[in-house]
Amino acid sequence: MHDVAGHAAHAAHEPTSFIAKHVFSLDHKVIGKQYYGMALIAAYVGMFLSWLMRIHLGWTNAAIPGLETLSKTGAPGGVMTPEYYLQIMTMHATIMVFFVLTTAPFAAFGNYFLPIQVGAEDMPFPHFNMMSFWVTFAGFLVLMSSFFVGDGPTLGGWTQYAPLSAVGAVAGPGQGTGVVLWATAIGLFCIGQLLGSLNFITTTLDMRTKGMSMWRLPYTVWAWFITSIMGLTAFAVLMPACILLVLDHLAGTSFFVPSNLVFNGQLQPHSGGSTLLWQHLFWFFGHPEVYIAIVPGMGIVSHILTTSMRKPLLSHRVMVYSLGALAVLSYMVYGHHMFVSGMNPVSSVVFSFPTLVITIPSTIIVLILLGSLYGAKLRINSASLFALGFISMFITGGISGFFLAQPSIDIMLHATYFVVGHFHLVMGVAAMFGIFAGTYFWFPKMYGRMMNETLGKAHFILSFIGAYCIFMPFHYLGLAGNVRRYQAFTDDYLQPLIPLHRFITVAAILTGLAQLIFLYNLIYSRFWGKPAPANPWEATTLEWSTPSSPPPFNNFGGTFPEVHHDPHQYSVEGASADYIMQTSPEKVNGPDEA
Ligand code: HEM
Ligand SMILES: [Cu+2]
Repeated sequence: MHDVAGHAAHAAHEPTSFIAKHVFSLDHKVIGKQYYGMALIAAYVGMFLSWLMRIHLGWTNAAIPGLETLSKTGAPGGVMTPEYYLQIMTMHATIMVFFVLTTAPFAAFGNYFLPIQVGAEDMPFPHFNMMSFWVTFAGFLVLMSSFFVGDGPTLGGWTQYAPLSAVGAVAGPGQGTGVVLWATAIGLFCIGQLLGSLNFITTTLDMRTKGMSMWRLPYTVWAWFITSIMGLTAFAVLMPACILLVLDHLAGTSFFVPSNLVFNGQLQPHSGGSTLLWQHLFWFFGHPEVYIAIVPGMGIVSHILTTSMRKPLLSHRVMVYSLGALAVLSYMVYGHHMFVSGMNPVSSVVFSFPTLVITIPSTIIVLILLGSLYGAKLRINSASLFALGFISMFITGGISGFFLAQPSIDIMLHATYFVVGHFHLVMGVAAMFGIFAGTYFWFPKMYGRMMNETLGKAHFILSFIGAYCIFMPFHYLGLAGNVRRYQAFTDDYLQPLIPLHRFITVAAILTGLAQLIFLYNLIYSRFWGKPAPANPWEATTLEWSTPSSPPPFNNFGGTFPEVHHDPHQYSVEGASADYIMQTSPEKVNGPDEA
């Protein structure tokens, strides 16, 4: 397993300068916090952009005070042009999917806690790890720069469908420089996540401490490990796709542009490319990506709920196998995003089948969680509430997936607000709730202080009600024929929907304001929160056995913990307490699967 001599040398390298300690740090804990900080900033930027969109949708052509300073051409007099609406939508989605939902639950918490939970001092490739963050951060800056360059960011959506994305400025504002910056940013992001995934995989396989067999890894480690494997294959496809897109712009190639294409009355000087090629490359990444966003949340939620229920889940192994099945199947279903793309109808059936099969592991995961909750005396706190909220959102959003999985129904619902409602609940809000749950749960370990529970519960209730008020009505809009990615709904048949749009906008703003409670709680508790005891939740996994909170530079103070138990041993008959830490030498007769 680990090489003890090598690690002793590592401990001697504890950095002393501010730069080495906090900026270009090799310590996985600092890198985890850097990822979290970036995701936090990105989340508030993304949320702010969604407000702009919602205000425009509710009150089309109303002037938004101050918007003109962001873009003179995009919002003359504060009124968004249709193109600028799409530019904002694209940035909102790109920021949220890549820089929030992927980084916070996976890269941030994974970096901080995966090495500690396997009993390692750090990851095997700390320089790769540092690079992983800084390359991702560079990607974020490149993406944000597109607001201030040329005629603004691209308007092609987070999917950047060709040929719109590939023909250049002739396709609209931001379709020249904006697309090049977008593809560069996402390409950098992919490199960062590939480096991170390699580290996660090798840490899990090679750096486990004595006694930490694979089956003694907590749910969280399994979830991050499986996510890394998905990441390795998904980002390795998107990165070259982005390079090809940049080449189409800068090098005169036409990978994604077909011959004889007329755009704005101009015949395009390209030949021989395929727009469907982009869709295939994108969704071969894109579908696994939605699971990359959600699987770490499943791990976090399982971890938190076992701790709050004081009993293990019905089956550790079935849970892990189901997460693995999701990962494998997630590649085989990507074509369900292309039911209406003009591919052969036979392919639709071929893709519909695994799409329905993938509901089996998802359903098993939900049933294990609900079955374990049945009859449990749950300790209610902000972390466990958000974990319950995750399950609720996942179920509600998952049900609409069943409908979309039938090609014949999807033809009606595709590109309507029904899809928007589906994926926001199942991926957006659920993943977000996973991040919140993890934050309330691990904050005491990361900062040595407790977060305020009253504020946490208020944050939960407002977010939970708010999320449903925003995203449930989307399904009705979709059924009524409301198309997505339109900037105004002034057609006669959509007029009756305007009040519902306004209701959603108000709900979105109020729910967004509730997030300020969270921000306040984070900052206040960081400096003035109650000092945290060593193991405030009476949890069992290794992060709660480090000598201090936050853990010292080398995590365990130069020694390695020895593991004697399964990760989630609660309420074991005959034990001296209702929980047995993994490091406890106590012998019990309880079930120990390892
Ligand atoms: C882990 C849970 C899931 C996540 C995170 C997720 C996420 C998403 C996202 C982000 C989209 C929209 C992509 C876009 O066009 O921008 C989407 C669409 C879709 N989802 Fe899911 N989904 C999940 C589960 C499911 C399940 C269980 C099913 C089927 C039973 C399903 C079926 C579909 C279908 C068919 C579409 C395409 C709809 C269309 O564009 O017409 N999803 N999903
Ligand atoms: Cu999908």
